[in-house]
Amino acid sequence: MSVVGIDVGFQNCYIAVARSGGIETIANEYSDRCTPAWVSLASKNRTIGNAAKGQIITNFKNTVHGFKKFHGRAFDDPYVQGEKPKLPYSLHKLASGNTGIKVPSFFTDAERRSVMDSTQIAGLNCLRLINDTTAVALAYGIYKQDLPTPDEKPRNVVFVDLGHSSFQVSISAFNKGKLKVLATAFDPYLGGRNFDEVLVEHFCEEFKARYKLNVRENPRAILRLSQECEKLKKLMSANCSDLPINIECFMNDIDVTGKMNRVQFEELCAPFLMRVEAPLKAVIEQSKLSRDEIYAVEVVGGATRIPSIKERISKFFGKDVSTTLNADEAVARGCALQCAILSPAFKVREFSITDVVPFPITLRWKSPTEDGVGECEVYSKNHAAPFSKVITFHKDEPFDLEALYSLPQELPYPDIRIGHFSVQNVVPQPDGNSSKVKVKVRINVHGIFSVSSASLIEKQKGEGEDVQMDMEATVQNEGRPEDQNGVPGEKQDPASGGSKPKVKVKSTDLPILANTIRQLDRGVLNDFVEYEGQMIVQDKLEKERNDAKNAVEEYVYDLRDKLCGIYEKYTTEEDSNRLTLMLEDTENWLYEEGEDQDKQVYVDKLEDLKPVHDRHREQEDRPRAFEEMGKKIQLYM
Ligand code: ATP
Ligand code: MG
Ligand code: K
Repeated sequence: MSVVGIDVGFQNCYIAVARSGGIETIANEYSDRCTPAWVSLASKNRTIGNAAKGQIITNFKNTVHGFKKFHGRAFDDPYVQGEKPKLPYSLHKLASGNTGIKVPSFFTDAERRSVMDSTQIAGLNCLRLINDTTAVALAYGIYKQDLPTPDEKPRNVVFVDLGHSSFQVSISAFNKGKLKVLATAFDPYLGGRNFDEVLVEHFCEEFKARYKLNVRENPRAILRLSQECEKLKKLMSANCSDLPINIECFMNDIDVTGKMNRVQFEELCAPFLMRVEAPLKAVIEQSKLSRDEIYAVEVVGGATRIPSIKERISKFFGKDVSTTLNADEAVARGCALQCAILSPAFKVREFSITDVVPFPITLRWKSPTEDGVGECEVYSKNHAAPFSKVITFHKDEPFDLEALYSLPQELPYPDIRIGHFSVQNVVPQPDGNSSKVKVKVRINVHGIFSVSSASLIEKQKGEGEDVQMDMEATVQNEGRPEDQNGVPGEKQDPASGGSKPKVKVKSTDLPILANTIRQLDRGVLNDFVEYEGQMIVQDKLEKERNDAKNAVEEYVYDLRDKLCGIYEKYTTEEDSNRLTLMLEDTENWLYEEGEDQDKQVYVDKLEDLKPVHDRHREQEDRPRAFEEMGKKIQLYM
């Protein structure tokens, strides 16, 4: 069994695997540890990663990228609508109102649930969906030998991740064997791509003025320009001087050139650079730490390589930023570590993680009192997670609970709803009074909220009165039953739990009907699982078909080479002419009716050709045997 950590970035993906010797970031088929988050779809198969990115110019309508932020979004979401005109591929509204990418369209549902569904579709067993800066914190903490002991003051470290599309900051407090996230803050729309877009905009204007080119109208030209601008941006991180941008045959057979230096770049990007500070400020305010209580500021993510960004972070905290972690791989490595900790197959140092709830969550229900609604914030901002709570209601009929985010202005999208939960089968007590209903809510290890269970509590005859009968809802902390890291849960909230007189009760489980926002119907999910399975088979078949075709092609080239080389001596002119003709026929066939055949056709073709080769190979082997013998003879002399 193996466990892997996966960092699905907006631009890049990294996969780390836990091995007995430690964590290793694995390379893809191009020996590259970074795989572009791109998928290219052709009529017969899909290509992913580097190969897909390579097809962007030729197959731009069906090469999808930048899809990370569509997870869980409604099609009408302003972000989705804002992205639409920039994309070379088209977006479609699904029956459920979700965003779908035209071909295959399984990227839907509220973000985490959507990602979980995707992992299921991909046939992965997701042990934990972990927040990226938390994964980085784990990768940082687990190897540190000098962390303060549990009773000492913790070591507070800031983690900053500026990727291609988003910016996250968190502060974690470390003690030996554990980390607790104190606060998180983010700008979900700030990333390296904003800087690319500024450059693209600049050169579009410039090329319009200088070459009269309307670049905006040509998606292919925009894609090429974007790629060049990204290269230029990276070069500017290392150089202050003027740097060129040259694109040959850009549009209408015109070659274009331009230049830019770091000072100009920073001026153009000033509005984005200014946005770096707000999340830094927010995170430190929430943590209630002063700046000198910060031990270190660790930066990861590709865009933190921009000098001006590093300077701003360093200036804000009043200390140099540290880059002790691998800027690109830290997230994936942290994920793999977490999996190794969770997996019984690995012996890893215990390390407990307490994460936080990024957006406060409120439950709302119909109430006979006041304005007709009851409300209760069940998770405050930065509340520890995972975490379960029990809420006690007094009801005499089935009731509905609506879960929503308390602070709309903090959300990355305008929809504050989380889900709707109906607690069913609630009946009054035999004496006509309302019943006590215990409802359990939880944030699980993946950071996903749910109303997980409910039970009806029946007092047995003649037992004592409940002291809380007058209150409509009381909340009781249940601690962290989800925590699989072996850390004892934080037990009950003394305010509402505690020592009540022992009452004999009967508890009956109540069914809950859950309806979470933009949840993918389970039937549809199963269809996608099946569809993905079919596509994998199809991709495999297509690969085998291509391999078989390539084998024929290679054979032709190989034999042709040998006919003029190593076989020349052993082949009569007549044979040689016959073979050359045959090779030419085969080659022509490959370009014509042999261009697109079933695998078996290529296999048969090769079989037909093979005897020729075998006969020659015998002759080829003979001199080799002599050579070998010659070597041996030399050795014995
Ligand atoms: P996200 O975390 O937002 O989902 P991601 O994980 O795919 O995105 P990263 O791989 O961390 O993003 O970073 C990619 C970004 O970093 C790109 O915008 C890239 O251009 C930028 N980048 C990489 N190297 C440099 C550099 N030397 N100078 C400036 N920017 C760079
Ligand atoms: Mg990232
Ligand atoms: K990021």
